[in-house]
Amino acid sequence: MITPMTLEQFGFTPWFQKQLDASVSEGWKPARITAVHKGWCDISDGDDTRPAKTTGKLRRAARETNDYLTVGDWVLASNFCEGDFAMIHSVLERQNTLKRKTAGKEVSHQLIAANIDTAFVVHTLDMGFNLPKLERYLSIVNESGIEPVVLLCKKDLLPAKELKARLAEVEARLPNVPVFAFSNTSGSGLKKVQKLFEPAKTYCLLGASGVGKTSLINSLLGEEDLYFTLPVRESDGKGIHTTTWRELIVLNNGALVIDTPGMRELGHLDTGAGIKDTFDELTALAVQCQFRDCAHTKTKGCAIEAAVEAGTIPKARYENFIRMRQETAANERSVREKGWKNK
Ligand SMILES: Nc1nc2c(ncn2[C@@H]2O[C@H](COP(=O)(O)OP(=O)(O)OP(=O)(O)O)[C@@H](O)[C@H]2O)c(=O)[nH]1
Ligand SMILES: [Mg+2]
Ligand SMILES: [Zn+2]
Repeated sequence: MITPMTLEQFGFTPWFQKQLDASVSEGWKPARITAVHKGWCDISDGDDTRPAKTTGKLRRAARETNDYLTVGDWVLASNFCEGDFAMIHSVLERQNTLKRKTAGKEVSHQLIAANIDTAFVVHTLDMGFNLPKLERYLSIVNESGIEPVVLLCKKDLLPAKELKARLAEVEARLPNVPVFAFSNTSGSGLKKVQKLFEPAKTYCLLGASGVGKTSLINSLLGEEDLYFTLPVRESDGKGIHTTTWRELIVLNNGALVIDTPGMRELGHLDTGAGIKDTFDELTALAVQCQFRDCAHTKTKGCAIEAAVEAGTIPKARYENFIRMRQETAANERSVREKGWKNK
């Protein structure tokens, strides 16, 4: 790891610089949230990392919008060099946010990370391989307007022939997303993956528990700096080394990577636009449907169903598209109903 780093090397782009106008009080300095714990955060200016708390005013504002501080945020903090806790006074406007619906019946969201340049959706090529699941993570990324890249891990576990077939399947299904296969165990494909991480850029690793996200960070860090040792984990893919918090890690070349835990419950909130991007060839076809409000299910004159029947669109992909549309519609209904109750 290269320390100390300048703010710019730590991801402080002109977008944030512009926000530091006259309204900044004396003694307030920009810093980035590198980890969120219960009741406090770690913040760093690229040089010093310190624990920090937020002002009551900031906490109340966060409660109202449900936008609590998250890893990758840039904040203004005082007391940065002395005392126990630094004090966070404000959050600089975010360039983007990755968010997901929170567990439970209430329709609400949780910020996963902020200010991301590229989001890597990590998925496994072995038994846990599941295209609909991968598409769910992708739609979250697309929804936030962040560029997605798919990293398929554990390629060592597949015979060459099966690997080839599986990769072809993914490419057919996700024609517009860059896809890379690699293995942390054998090192195969790692060089190409490593090249995707550029200095001063911020990346997020997303994906189900046990797919190999933290292992990838360790592969990228190299033997000397192991971020988290991962002895044998149970073969069910879960174990004591499962990541339980989000953290920003600096790679040797100066790339900034946020590791996240696998998400148990991946719901959808407001992913209408995300679905559009994830399934863009289907939504493009929809303009040819006979009826404007076509549901694309057993509908007369449906162009999408015709394409599925003709075999130009894989049936499984179509089914996942319909399922996600229905979930989103249900969520939107529930948001509307909640809105009514609050009035
Ligand atoms: N065979 C094989 N196993 C791997 C590979 N990468 C990771 N593993 C194993 O898969 C298990 C899970 O890896 P992790 O890196 O902890 O997975 P994670 O995505 O960080 O999981 P969470 O933190 O729970 O979200 C561990 O036992 C790793 O040793 C790989 O390329 N090949
Ligand atoms: Mg992990
Ligand atoms: Zn239709």
